[in-house]
Amino acid sequence: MQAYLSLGSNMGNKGYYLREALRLLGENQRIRIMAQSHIYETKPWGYTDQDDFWNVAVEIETELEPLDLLKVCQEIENRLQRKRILRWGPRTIDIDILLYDNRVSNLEQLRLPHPRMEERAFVLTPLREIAPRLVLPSGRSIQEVSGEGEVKRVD
Ligand code: X6L
Ligand code: MG
Ligand code: MG
Repeated sequence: MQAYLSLGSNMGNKGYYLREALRLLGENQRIRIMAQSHIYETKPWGYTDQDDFWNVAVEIETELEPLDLLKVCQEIENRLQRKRILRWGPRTIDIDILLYDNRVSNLEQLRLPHPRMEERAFVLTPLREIAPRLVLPSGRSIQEVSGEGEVKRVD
């Protein structure tokens, strides 16, 4: 199945954590990375008194069911020293499932599509780069929606 993920880092060597997370995702026998965006430097959302983020989007093909994919993402977060101190606080790596086919999930652990993806430039700008023809869950084209927040390419 096809899925889109958003990765973010705003602690330590952000480029290292993003690259390691992508490497570990790609090493999983049940995940294939089909497309990867450039890295974007973005202003923090939620808890704004923290360092800028680096964000990336990837398209994957996977045989894993959504909750198994989530588990793989969380294992990679744990392996890369993610500590949950503040809810929206600094993190070495965050891996979010944005879309999984056209699946809808309202489980507490996993909302699909990702409920706030259309509001944020840090999600939409990298995603638009790899999926320019994507129709968002709202029914709008990704070309029509910019989202809020400052975003600039760093690589
Ligand atoms: C009011 C209250 C409005 C809270 C927005 C937005 C909370 C986004 C959390 C919010 C609110 C989030 C990243 C980030 C986070 C990231 C950038 C979150 C979770 N993750 N900022 N903030 N990139 N730029 O990956 O997305 S915390
Ligand atoms: Mg997130
Ligand atoms: Mg997350």
